Amino acid sequence: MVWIVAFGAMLAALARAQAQVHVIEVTADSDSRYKIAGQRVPQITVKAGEQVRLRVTAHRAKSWNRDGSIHGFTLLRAKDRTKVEGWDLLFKPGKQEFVLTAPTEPGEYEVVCTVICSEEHEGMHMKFTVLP
Ligand SMILES: [Cu+2]
Repeated sequence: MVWIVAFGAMLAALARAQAQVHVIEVTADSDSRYKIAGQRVPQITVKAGEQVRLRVTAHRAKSWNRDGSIHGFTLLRAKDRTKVEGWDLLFKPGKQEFVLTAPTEPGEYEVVCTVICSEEHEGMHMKFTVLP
């Protein structure tokens, strides 16, 4: 009986831990834009150091890299445009998922595409905010 209660508590803790993962769904689209459902201007807000599950749907634009990557997703610190370690992603066509850890330093960041995906490539970026 004690074991059953303990097991139940463990399952509940596990469910809570899973629920705490912040899921973000992004489309990297054929018009060289990031899109997030329900947002006119897409932007991402996370809490410092939290676990993030990034679910991506990528659609090919006019051009892509030799390795088959069609868009990039690189996180830069807004103040000095330096890259955040672990957030330098390349997307293949279709759905893919990344498990990431949010930056520990609160502040303003920017996501930029690193694949020259079309003449609209320069406009492929979005704001990324890390809350304390
Ligand atoms: Cu792109």
